[in-house]
Amino acid sequence: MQLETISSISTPVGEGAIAIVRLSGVDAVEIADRLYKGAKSLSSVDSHTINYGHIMDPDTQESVEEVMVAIMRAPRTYTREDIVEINCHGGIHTVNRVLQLTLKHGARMAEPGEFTKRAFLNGRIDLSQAEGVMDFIRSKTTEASKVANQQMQGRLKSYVEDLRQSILNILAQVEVNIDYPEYDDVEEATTEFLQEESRKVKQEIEKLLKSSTQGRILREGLSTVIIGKPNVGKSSLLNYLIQDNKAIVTDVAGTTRDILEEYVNVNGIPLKLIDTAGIRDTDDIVEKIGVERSRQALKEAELILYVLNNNEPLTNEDVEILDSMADQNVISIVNKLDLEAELDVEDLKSRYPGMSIVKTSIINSTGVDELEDRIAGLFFEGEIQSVDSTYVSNNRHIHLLEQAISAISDAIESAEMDVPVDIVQIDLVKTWELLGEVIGEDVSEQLIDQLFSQFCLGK
Ligand SMILES: Nc1nc2c(ncn2[C@@H]2O[C@H](COP(=O)(O)OP(=O)(O)OP(=O)(O)O)[C@@H](O)[C@H]2O)c(=O)[nH]1
Ligand SMILES: [Mg+2]
Repeated sequence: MQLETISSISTPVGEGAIAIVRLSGVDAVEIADRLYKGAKSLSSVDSHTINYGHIMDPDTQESVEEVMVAIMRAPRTYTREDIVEINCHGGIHTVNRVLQLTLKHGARMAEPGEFTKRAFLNGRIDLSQAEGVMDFIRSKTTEASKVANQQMQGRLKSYVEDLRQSILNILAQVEVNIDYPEYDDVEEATTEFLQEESRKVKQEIEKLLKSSTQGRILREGLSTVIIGKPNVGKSSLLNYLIQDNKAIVTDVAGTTRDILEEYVNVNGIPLKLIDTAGIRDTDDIVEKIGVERSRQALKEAELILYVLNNNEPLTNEDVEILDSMADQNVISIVNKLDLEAELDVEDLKSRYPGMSIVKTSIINSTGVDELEDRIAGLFFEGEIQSVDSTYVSNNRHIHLLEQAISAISDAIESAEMDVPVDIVQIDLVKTWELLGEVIGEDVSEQLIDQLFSQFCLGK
């Protein structure tokens, strides 16, 4: 199938030293040639070369831009079609003109993600790899991009393929047992085998799923809220962690009125860090709204950093807030360690036995390393092993894996209850199909369109 030649600006919109207009499709080289003037015509240059010249407006013969044009002929390209990349050096205005000229002379504007979609449709990558490309573009830290990169390279794909193969092996073995009975009691031997092998597959899928929480955190950031009464040092903590003075810090209680969000990398884990207004009863109308927002943020947080003053006893209000967070991940921070202790830490420990407590003096930079280690430990047992594990970091994959677990659990349960083997097989086939959807087999066209439309333009 020959698709139309598409074109778009593939670099971020904005000022940059270089911007690239990318074309893909059968006519890519020809269209570029109509606009290009250089030592040789682009149709006569070797593939995978970069060529110096000018983009001219054929109608006016005016030189629009000085360019380097990369020519990459199919099939050794990102989309497996002919690709031309026009490297422009001017500002966004000239790049736009170059794009407009390609559109005027035969190309169609690419939809978001259309280049990657073509790579998929032309069989160069599978669906999980394509989703990896998207995550890679969006990833917020090096660790996150490593995970996305692995997915792009097809790690998840090969893992899932192995699982599917195991299921096929089970199904095949069951057939063999039925056709060529080795044992007297074929049926019993077969269901036993079925149960045992299915359990192994189930465990593997569960393992994959477990890594999903970590994968999601790496991709989206761990939503972390700094909470506490006014003046305990919440904004100071945010500033310290992001190594910047983004939040206003004063000794006036009630300084922070609104929530402030920043991304920060803590031991390789991306945190979406949220500073909030100190929680207290107040008549100030603005502060009141701020406090309401703090309470809302608290509810939605994956991790809560509850800050307390070392030089003040625990109040009823603290207890009330701490009690309300019983089901959440909380690290208590006893700050202002440099001041005289009024807070009974032992009492705090006995009230909340499982809770992690760290002592800090933010103005003296003490205790914050310990805090960072605790955060990492809570979600990653100290260290991120993204290189060795196949993280699943995509909601669609997570949902499919959950369904696959439920299907294989049905199979195991049926086998345990001596349901006829062919019924058990149906659930196994279903598991196999669900796993197939993760890597893009049997996915509907609609799903594909929806997925690729989430990409940014030019990718
Ligand atoms: N002695 C001492 N003072 C600190 C420490 N950390 C922060 N402070 C001071 O405590 C005061 C309050 O700090 P903030 O960071 O504004 O406190 P906050 O919790 O954000 O306060 P609100 O925004 O009003 O809720 C400032 O004067 C800080 O310099 C510390 O470790 N020791
Ligand atoms: Mg503050």
